[in-house]
Amino acid sequence: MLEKVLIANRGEIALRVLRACKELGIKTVAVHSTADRDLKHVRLADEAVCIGPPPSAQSYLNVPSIISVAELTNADGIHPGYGFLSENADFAEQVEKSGFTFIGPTADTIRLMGDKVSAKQQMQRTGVPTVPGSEGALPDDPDEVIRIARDIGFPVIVKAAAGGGGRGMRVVHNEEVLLSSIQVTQSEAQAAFGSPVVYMEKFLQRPRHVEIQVLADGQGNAVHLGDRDCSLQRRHQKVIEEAPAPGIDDALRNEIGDACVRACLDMGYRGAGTFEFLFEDNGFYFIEMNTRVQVEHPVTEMISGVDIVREQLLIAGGAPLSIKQEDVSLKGHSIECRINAEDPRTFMPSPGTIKTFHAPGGHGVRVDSHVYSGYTVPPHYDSLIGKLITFADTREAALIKMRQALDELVVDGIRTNAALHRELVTDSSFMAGGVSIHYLESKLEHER
Ligand code: MV4
Repeated sequence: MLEKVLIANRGEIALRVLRACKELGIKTVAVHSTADRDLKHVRLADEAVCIGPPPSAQSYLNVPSIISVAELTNADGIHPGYGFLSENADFAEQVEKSGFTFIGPTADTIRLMGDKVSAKQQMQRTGVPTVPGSEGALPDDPDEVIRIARDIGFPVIVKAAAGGGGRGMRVVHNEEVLLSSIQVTQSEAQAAFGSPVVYMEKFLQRPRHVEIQVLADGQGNAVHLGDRDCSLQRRHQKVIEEAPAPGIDDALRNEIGDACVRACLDMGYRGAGTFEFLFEDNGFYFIEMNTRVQVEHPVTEMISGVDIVREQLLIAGGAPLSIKQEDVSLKGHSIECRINAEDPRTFMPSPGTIKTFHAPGGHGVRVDSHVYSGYTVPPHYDSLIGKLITFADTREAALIKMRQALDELVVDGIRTNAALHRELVTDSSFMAGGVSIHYLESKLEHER
C-alpha cells in the first residue's frame, strides 16, 4: 500500500486525487506553481511545495523539480492526473528509475499506446475492431499508397502516428490531392512531434465518440466499466459526457468491453485506461487509447459505483483488482457538464476572480470543483473550473436533475459557459440522444 502520494497536477483533478488518498489513509504532497498557492488541494494537503513560476513548462512539466520534491518529502507514489505529464512515457520511466511508483501503466505501455500505429496493431491482435485502413505506417512508394487509398475508398484520413486527440490529421477526398496531402501531414508531424510517420484510415463521416473505461492490475486481472458517450464537443474539447452511451444495447457494449479486457490482459495493462472508439451504423471502430484517468471518469463512477481513482491507488500499491467482471453492474444514467471560465461567444479563456460561487446539490448531484467565492482563476492553465455531474435511474431524469443543477449554479465575476449548458440540456436533438461528433459545431454555426 502506498503511504504518501505526490500529486503532480492542479485544479479539480488534484483535489479529486487528494480526496481519494485521504480516504485510504495515504498522506499527500501537493506541488504547485506560484500562481496556484490558493488552490483548495494545496490547503488540504499534508505538505505543499512550490515548484516554480506559473508557466507549466517551468512547474507542472518540470520533471527534475517534481522528482526532487518526491525525494525531499519521502513520497512513495506520484499521481499525474490528466494532461501535463500523465501520458509522458519518459516521465513515467524517470519516476520509476528514481525509485517511486508511477500511478499508471508502465512506461513501455504508455509508449506502445502513444504510437497510434502500434496501438492499433496491438488492438488487432486481440480482436478489438479498428477503423479500416493501412496496415501500419504508410510506405514511401506512391503507387502503393494510391493502391491502399483505392482499397479503403475515399474519403480517407491521414493521421500522424505520434499525434492523437485531433492533432496531426488531414481528410483527403480524392486521389488528385492524396500524395500532396500526405506530404503536408508528414511535414507537420515532423515539426510537431519529431516523427514523420503517418497512417491512413477510412474517414467516417458522422460518427459518435464512444469510449470504454477499463481497470487492470497488471497481474492478470482486468474489468471494463461500460461506455461513455463524449460526442458533444467543440474543437476536440469535450463539453458534455454521459454514461451509458444512449441507444447502444448491453450485448454490444459487453462484447466490445470484453474485447478491451482481452487487449488489457494481452499487453499486461496496469491501472485505469480508456479505449476510444468511433461509433457509426451500430459498429465500434477503435481509434486511440488513453493511459490516464480522464476528466469524464465521474459518469462511469456514478453508474458503476466504482471509485476509479481509489482503484488506481490500490493497483499502484500492488493490490490485485478487488472486482471481477461479474461484480460490475451498471445502473442508471449519469451526465457531466464541464464548466469552463470562458467567453460565451468567442470561447476564449476568461480568467479572473470569482466573486460568488454557489454549487448546486441534492440527491444525485455531484460537483467536482476546486473553486470557491474569492478564488482567482489564473490565466496560465486550462479553463475548466468544475464539473456538474448528475445521476438518476433514467437519462431523462438525469437531464431534469442537470437542468435544476444548472439553475442553482452561481459563478459571478467571471464569464463561463453555463448558459451554453442550459441551452444544450433543453436542445431537442441532444435530448433525443446519440448526436454525432459534429452536432455541437454545426449547431453553433447555425446560431451565430
Ligand atoms: C477520425 C474521424 C473520422 N474518421 N478517424 C479526432 C480526434 C482523434 N482522436 C481522432 N479524431 C477523428 N478521427 C476516422 N477514421 C473523426 C475524428 C474526429 C473526432 C473524433 C472524436 C471526437 C471528435 C472529433 C472531431 C472531429 C474529428
